[in-house]
Amino acid sequence: MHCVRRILNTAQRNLRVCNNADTVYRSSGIQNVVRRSNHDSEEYVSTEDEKEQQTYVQIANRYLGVALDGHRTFVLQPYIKWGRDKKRNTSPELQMAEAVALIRTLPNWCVVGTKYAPLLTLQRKQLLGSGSLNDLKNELSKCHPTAVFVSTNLLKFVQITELEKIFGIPVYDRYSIVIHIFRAHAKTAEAKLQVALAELPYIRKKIFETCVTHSGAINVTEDTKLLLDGKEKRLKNELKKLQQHRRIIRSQRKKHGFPTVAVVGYTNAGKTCLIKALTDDSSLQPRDELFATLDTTTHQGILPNRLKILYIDTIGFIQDVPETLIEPFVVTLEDAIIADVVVHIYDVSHPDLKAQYQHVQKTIKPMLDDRPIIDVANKCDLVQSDCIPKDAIAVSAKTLIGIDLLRLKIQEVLLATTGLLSIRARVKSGSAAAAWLYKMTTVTNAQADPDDAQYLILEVLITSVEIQKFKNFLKQ
Ligand SMILES: Nc1nc2c(ncn2[C@@H]2O[C@H](COP(=O)(O)OP(=O)(O)OP(=O)(O)O)[C@@H](O)[C@H]2O)c(=O)[nH]1
Ligand SMILES: [Mg+2]
Repeated sequence: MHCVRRILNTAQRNLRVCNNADTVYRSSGIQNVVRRSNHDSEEYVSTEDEKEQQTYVQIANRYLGVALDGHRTFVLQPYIKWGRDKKRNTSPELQMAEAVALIRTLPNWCVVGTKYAPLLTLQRKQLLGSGSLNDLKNELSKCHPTAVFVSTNLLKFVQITELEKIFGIPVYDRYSIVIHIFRAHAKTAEAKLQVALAELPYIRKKIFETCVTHSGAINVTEDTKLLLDGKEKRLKNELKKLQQHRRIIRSQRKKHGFPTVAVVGYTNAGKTCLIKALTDDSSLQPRDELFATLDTTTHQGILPNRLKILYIDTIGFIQDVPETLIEPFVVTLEDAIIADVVVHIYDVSHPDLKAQYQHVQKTIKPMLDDRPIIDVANKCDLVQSDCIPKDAIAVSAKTLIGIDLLRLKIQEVLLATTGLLSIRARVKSGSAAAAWLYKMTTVTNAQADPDDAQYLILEVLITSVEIQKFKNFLKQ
């Protein structure tokens, strides 16, 4: 009896909310799920031994360089002139623009000069021929850089040391620059662990290359090897614990029945800005930087049919970096992989749009099976309308053009993928049937029946399985 009264009271309370706000949702747990998804991993405390940590910092500084104080950077953009390795969906100018953007993303770093290097191969010990090296040295002497960034994904250690000997200043490749950006932007324990894991293969490879002697034998000291192996094992274990936690949260999300929409795309495409536009979440801070977002975060939104959903912000993609660099972050993309709907947002105003779009599609497609992707052409405020691909939804996350249309599209795709149906049910006000619907489904609207005020017309989002359960409930 108490129990029935509680159900009825809850139903009546829900109805009052409904009358006031004109809407009631399946559960209030969404706030909890959002809070837990975004903050719990920050509580994790590392267990690394202090002495080991210091030794590792020394090794890492040697092979990755130190970024904190900043650099006046000269950017060298090598590109293959022809043959199998020539890049065909982009241009050296566009690659250079991205290289410059990478440097400007690093705190205290600036670009003081740039140069293109047309090559036949990236394998030469000094990368460039002697004539080009002399030209380059001349240019360096004019702008007094404190570092050279060679914008290719991974230089050999011998290339770095040769070039450093010639220029007399530190030399960085894309892998090390991206690691420094990741280090600067990682906030949560999970992101920090992922960055630490991502830098290990780089350091190992460089040590390995330094230690190959003339006879070809490898001479890595046992201590260093043990230190790196131990660190990798520990990081993997710590990450595994955090990810188990993530899995629990994910299953809670599923249990509560909140549909999820993952927003993926190239770095700086406007993912964070789009979620801010869709949700009005003031905690989100879009920034004109590459890899501003490293942590997967969850944000609550409402669709036009009043269904509450969760948007997931993700790390951006970038071309031309080795897989080992992004491997630790792929797990966070699991959230995107299991989302009900995936939104692929791209910067339609970007000159390198084609290469960026293809890079993201190639990476996400195999993860998604047949799940639908909604293509969103963002920053449409910066281009003419005839530049926007026909099969995309044109939006401006900044000026909010197209945001309502996108919400409708997400709703349409979500209803199709989750099998939710929109039905109307006439139930007695305060009845157990009304309570059942409020508890088990999403009631998107409730109005008194104009013919009989004792009854309510509920608009409900429900699966066919739930309809059957409701029918069985009514028979009891
Ligand atoms: N003009 C214009 N600028 C936009 C639009 N959307 C985003 N931006 C700007 O683009 C920059 C990047 O936006 P973010 O939302 O941080 O991009 P992101 O994809 O989350 O980037 P990462 O997290 O670094 O991968 C910011 O300076 C935004 O203000 C848009 O529709 N129009
Ligand atoms: Mg972002």
